[in-house]
Amino acid sequence: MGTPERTPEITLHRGDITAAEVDAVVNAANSGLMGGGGVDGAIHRAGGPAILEACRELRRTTLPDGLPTGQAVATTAGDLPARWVIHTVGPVYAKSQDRSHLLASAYRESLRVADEIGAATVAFPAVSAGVYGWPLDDAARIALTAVREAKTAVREARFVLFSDEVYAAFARAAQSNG
Ligand code: AR6
Repeated sequence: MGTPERTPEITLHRGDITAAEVDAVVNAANSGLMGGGGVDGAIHRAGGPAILEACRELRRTTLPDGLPTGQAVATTAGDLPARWVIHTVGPVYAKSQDRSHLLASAYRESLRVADEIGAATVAFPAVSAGVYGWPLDDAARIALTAVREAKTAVREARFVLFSDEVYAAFARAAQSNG
């Protein structure tokens, strides 16, 4: 049977993704999957050691070389209100090279993994828009377009944006995309 594919409802929230009451939260991770700063650090701190343990297990088994940029993988969410964390790796921004397809892929693959695990509500941060340096307006446009164009059974894609500045960039992008 399965749930029919459609376009998820996109909502914008200002806040901390670790508190999101959704089926899955997306983590802007790095290929090593061993944690880091930004939203990655926040998710591991709030979710507790079970997340790192699950990531170590992935490195031992299916992902010995780590998670490639633009791909996604799910683990437990440990102590978070969510049930799963979907780890994805956005590209580092580079002026000299267009890596937009990898950023779009990070969102698309996260939704594909959400479908695999049966997550109907998924919270996203602004992948690559922090440490990885992606210009905010462009990051927001790519994120919203990728989610809008995805074929998925996910019902709600909730962008949980950590600052007024990031929220404003997503609100502008949502406006200009209609
Ligand atoms: N909830 C929601 N968004 C958050 C939170 C939070 N609790 N904390 C930060 N953000 P970043 P990247 C926002 O740097 O650019 C890590 O070290 C933040 O304000 O977390 O993809 C990883 O291990 C920004 O808007 O991710 C990688 O090495 C957005 O999340 C690297 O950073 C993304 O910023 C990934 O860099």
